[in-house]
Amino acid sequence: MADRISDLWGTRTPHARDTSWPIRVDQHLEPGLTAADVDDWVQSACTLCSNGCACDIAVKDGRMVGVRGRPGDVVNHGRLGPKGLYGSWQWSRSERLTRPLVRRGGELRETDWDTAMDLIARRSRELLDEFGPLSHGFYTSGQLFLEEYYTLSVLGKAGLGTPHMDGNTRLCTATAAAALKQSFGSDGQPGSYADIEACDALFLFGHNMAETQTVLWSRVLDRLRGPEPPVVVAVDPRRTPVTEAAVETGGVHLAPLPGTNQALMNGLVRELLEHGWVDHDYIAAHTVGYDELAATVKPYTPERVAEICRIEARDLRRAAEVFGTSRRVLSTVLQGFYQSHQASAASCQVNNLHLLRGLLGRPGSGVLQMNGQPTAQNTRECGADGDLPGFRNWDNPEHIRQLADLWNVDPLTIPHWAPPTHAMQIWRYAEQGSIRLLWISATNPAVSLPELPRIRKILARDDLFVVVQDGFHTETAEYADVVLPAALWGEKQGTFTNADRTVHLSEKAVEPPGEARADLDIFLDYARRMDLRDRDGGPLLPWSDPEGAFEAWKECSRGRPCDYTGLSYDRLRGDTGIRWPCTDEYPDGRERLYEDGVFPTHADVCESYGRDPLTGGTTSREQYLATRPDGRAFLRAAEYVAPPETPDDEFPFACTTGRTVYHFHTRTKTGRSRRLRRAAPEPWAELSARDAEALGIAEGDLVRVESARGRVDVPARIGRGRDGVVFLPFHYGYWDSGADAHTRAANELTQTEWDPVSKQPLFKLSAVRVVRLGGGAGPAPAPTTAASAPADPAAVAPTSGDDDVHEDVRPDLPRHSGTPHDTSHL
Ligand SMILES: Nc1nc2c(c(=O)[nH]1)N[C@H]1C(S)=C(S)[C@@H](COP(=O)(O)OP(=O)(O)OC[C@H]3O[C@@H](n4cnc5c(=O)[nH]c(N)nc54)[C@H](O)[C@@H]3O)O[C@H]1N2
Ligand SMILES: Nc1nc2c(c(=O)[nH]1)N[C@H]1C(S)=C(S)[C@@H](COP(=O)(O)OP(=O)(O)OC[C@H]3O[C@@H](n4cnc5c(=O)[nH]c(N)nc54)[C@H](O)[C@@H]3O)O[C@H]1N2
Ligand code: SF4
Ligand SMILES: [Mo]
Repeated sequence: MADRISDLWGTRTPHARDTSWPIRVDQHLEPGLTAADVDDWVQSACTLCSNGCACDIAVKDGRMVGVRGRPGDVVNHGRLGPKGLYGSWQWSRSERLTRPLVRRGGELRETDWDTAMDLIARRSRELLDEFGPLSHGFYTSGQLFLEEYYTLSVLGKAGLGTPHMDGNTRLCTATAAAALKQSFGSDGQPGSYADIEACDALFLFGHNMAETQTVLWSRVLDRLRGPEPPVVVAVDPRRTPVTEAAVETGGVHLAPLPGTNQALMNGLVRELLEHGWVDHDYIAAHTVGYDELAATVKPYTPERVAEICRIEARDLRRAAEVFGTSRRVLSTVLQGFYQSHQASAASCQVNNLHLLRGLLGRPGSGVLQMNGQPTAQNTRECGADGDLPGFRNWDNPEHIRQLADLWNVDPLTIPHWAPPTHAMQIWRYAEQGSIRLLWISATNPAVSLPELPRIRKILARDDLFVVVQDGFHTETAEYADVVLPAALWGEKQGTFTNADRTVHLSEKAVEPPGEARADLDIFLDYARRMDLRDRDGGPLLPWSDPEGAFEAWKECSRGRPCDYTGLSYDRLRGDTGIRWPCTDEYPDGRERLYEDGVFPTHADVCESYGRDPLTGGTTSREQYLATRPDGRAFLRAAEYVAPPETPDDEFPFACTTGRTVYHFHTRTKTGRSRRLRRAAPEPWAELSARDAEALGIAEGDLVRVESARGRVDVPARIGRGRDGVVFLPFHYGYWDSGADAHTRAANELTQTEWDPVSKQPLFKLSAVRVVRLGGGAGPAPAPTTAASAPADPAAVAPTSGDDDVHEDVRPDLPRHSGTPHDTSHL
């Protein structure tokens, strides 16, 4: 039995390059139970990150009592990580929302569904009559199911006609989508997780995969511990398990100052060009924009980049050499790049590195512009992020006509006169009073949005009617006019798509608590009460269950890059999830995109005509046609520009924020698991040993971290990050702290600024000062197992849990390995 709190990645199953990743089935059941006690195993996949590990939910006496990984699945080959094992279901019997609440006399009071939904529908109709559809804003999630997003999307676009719809995916993977559109013409992950088995070098750009996709990192570790391991290169200002692997494999850890990624990337591209580590035939046949790129990166010599990023020039050279001389390179990109001021430009530079060498669409060579949330891909596909469903282009009248035909509505109903409203702008409109109804589903903005003092003011406005739809009474629910109790994972049915395009079906295992309802049913109920109809008077949303919504979505996806028409609930009940596109041409799904170097950039096909990398200004169809992409990819170029806020005398430190392995976001689920909670119970601030010494701060001392916008008071961890940088985990609101003190959440400090192209906010950099408030009661409550480990390991007791995870290692082959592997080594 394994303790997966202290052993984050579990038992190693090393294997050689080009061989299949062995199966290891991980299982965790409620204490005292064995597999023999389980009544039913119900098929699903984990929703605590974008990896989408396939699992079965154990059910006993109508309750969820455990999980085990599914051995035949292409994503995880049986494995689950600490969050999946300890956080996926343990919340299910804790204090849940069980009845709708409405605000009366300033207080939230329980009521029945009819009263709550009638109130929403009445308010909605009044506002539509008086102010029109622009009075309505929908702020949704990357954590609902595909069927729910599609329903919401049709309801908002064809029913109400509001462009004000976005997800928290704006905070999360808007840059992934933007970088894919900018480079390749459309959203859609080019690579496959199976590329880990075949790569010779692995680059992680601002991605602490070891803590944020633990099972994917197990997959990497099994290559690193086997023969012919890949070389790892990591770009992260902190020391993390990923950057340690980079050093161990003879790669390099580049630790740029937060906010300087674009300079570093320009330097890497320049080195590739200088040394001729490029494939000129591929560039000529499959790309446009080479000359501009070459001219733009020219001034970024290693010395100049070293100066801007505060790194060593030789490390940059070494990183470029690894990229330039490895036969097969896989890159991943995540929040260290996405949540910064040149997010899209820097992420496009990763695509550029691959295009320049033609390392795309082949086993071991690919890009993973990662997602974070489990279902963020579906928010984007279905248009619940404001984009049009099926990766359609809002600026292409033919795409609008397709949707109008499909939904049988007037094309003019569908908002397409301007780009869809992004989340930060939705909040701005609410602040200015033009959005009067804000419907928040499956997200907790009172903790997760930047600059929380401002967000609280907006939520508290008298003229804003706030609907909150969640399974728990969150910090955001405190501000609601109506709270709708939602059924959660395991309590409803639906599908979702992970970061490498693998679609899973998640079945309903148990009944939701009390009167809680599936989000799908809530949206459909609203549509019925609003009497939303098509052009002929038929119901706009003719489906009534998840499978009906899925079938409707399949039609919407037909012929588009994310084509689901070959999938069905029945097919998804097989041994493994299946990738899109899944069509007659690719009946078992397509493992990699762009094998042939043909990209969806044709003007009639593309999802976007592109944006200026520096200003975000949109490109017209005419301008786009003039670049003659016609199936070629774009090499996008941009100067490095300094971030909008940098450390100065008053606020001398660069504060960056992010995650720890044990918690998911605002902890509504992981905070209710005993083991995960114990492993990381309270917030902290990480300082480098040298900075701490200069400030007279010792491990566990109480410190105040303050920006121009707010402050947090938390214990200090003397950590292992680079000097000049403070790190705060962003998980901690106050629902479980018994206080409403606004001195815990990292977002008290962050700024209201975003990347010009993707509109993703800049969580990774704010200027702060740090002062010591007093001594603490022992070491900071930060985990010792990963990036938050103390500089002095002897100073803090190691983080650990109980031994109770069953691991079943099987060196045999999964039935669906994806890539045809040479298995003779096994
Ligand atoms: N345990 C856990 N796993 C999760 C989640 C969770 O909450 N907890 N959430 C999921 C979601 S939604 C997401 S989006 C992903 C996020 O996954 P990641 O992006 O891996 O997580 P973060 O911790 O936000 O940021 C990654 C790294 O960026 C580094 N960084 C900070 N500033 C910079 C910079 O300027 N440049 C560079 N190069 N790096 C920088 C940080 O030091 C950090 O180690 O995780 C998913 N998985
Ligand atoms: N400072 C800082 N801030 C950040 C980040 C950072 O790195 N630093 N990262 C950003 C990123 S990448 C992300 S993804 C966001 C995450 O931010 P949030 O989305 O606000 O975080 P969660 O805690 O996941 O909130 C999801 C909510 O949905 C509820 N929920 C879960 N499943 C369901 C369901 O099926 N139906 C309904 N109705 N509700 C459900 C949960 O109980 C929870 O309250 O935070 C962002 N904010
Ligand atoms: S890696 Fe992500 S999807 Fe897999 S078990 Fe962990 S949290 Fe769940
Ligand atoms: Mo995210």
